[in-house]
Amino acid sequence: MESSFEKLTAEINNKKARMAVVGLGYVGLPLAVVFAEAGFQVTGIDTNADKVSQLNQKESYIPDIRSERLAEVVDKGLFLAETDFSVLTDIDLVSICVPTPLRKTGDPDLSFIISAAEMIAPYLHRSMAIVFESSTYPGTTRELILPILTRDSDLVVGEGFFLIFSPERIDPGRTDFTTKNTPKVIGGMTEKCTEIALLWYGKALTSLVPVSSPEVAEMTKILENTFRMINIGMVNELAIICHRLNIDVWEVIEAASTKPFGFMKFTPGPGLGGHCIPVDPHYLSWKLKTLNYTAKFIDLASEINTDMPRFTVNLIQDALNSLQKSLNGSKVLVLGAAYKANVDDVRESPSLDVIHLLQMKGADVSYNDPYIPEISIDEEIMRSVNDLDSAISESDCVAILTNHAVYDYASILKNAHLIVDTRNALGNAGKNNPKVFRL
Ligand code: SAJ
Repeated sequence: MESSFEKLTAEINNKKARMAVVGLGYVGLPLAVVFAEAGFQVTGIDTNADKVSQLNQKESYIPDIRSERLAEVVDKGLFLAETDFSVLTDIDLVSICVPTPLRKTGDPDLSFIISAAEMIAPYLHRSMAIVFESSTYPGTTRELILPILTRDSDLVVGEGFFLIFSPERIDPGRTDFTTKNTPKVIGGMTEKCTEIALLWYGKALTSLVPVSSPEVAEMTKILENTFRMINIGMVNELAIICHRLNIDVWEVIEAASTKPFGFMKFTPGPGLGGHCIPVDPHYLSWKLKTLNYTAKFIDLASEINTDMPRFTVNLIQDALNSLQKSLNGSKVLVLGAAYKANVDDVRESPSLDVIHLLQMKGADVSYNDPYIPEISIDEEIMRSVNDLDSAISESDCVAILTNHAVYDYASILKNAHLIVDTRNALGNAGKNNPKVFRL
């Protein structure tokens, strides 16, 4: 009898293998579309019925996938969205792209991964391959997911079915590196698992990086984002140090960046936002705590990054003091609520922390962000001010927290009475300018 491996290999090669992507967010939807464009029949599964119906009406809610591009694969009958997991009965290849956030306690929230595995388990069958893509701690695939999948099955991983970890590497909004051409790390539970995933993903992606186990693949992603988080923490501490030494940290970083080797530029800011960098390293430090080890670098960098909103508020306070104004009662206009420039995402945004701290100190805070029409601070809804010019001229201090490219910084510099620039958005125009305080 044909083995599961041979059967699945043949079906992948002739693209008869039916595929599903669970989780249709900024990772899952592009992955589904790229495989549909490669000629696979792809079913997208999401628990959000509104998203499912929007996609089936050829409307994309992910900026990286234009609706016209989605429509092409829908019209060809190569992509369909579903909420019902029972479609997995007839599915051979499943990619899981669900969130792995942090709980309020700072511990990993594995509920999405666990529920995805629980939903797939009843439909696990011979010649099925399952890839998990969500960033998580080393050991998740082997210790948490595999037992759930095989709890009521006698299938043996690597023989009857195949289980792989392959971390997502999506940077939303980036056009030079996309789902299709960003090198993809692939670590199977067994060699056969890795081989199946290389064959499968190789049909749609242009660069694959096989590794020897899911743990290596899980740890690779954690290293990538821990590297960023720690270096951002280091450069944030450098900003604090340069303030004490009265040295311009931005000039130092620009000068260091001229080194053509052995240096990588990071810049300070009001804190660390996003759904990856502040989160992924904590999956590792949490796992290590269960092994009685403290990841010192992660904890220290996290402490510094978490303290940057407070450092930013102190800077705003110092700026107002220079005009004999107290923070309490002053009008502060925050420019930028998104967690980084030119994105429409506020997850873990330090701007929200800065606004909260300013309000706690009695400042009258408003904000503008062309990408973020409203935010919630302590359950209070704030709306982005529309008339930016009058908001700037009426404010005692303008705090640039997110350096969106759409802002007219020359006009802001001209009209504002006082500016705190945490992103060097004003560049040299902000240097040695008495009304500009830089991080
Ligand atoms: N930040 C700084 N200084 C820096 C770089 C970033 O303060 O020098 C801040 C940002 O303002 C933001 C946070 O850190 O608040 C995270 O910024 P990020 O540039 O790392 O952006 P993310 O969160 O979108 O990270 C994603 C990650 N992609 C994946 O996890 C697949 C990350 O690995 C990418 O390297 C990053 O995009 C990227 O390079 O844009």
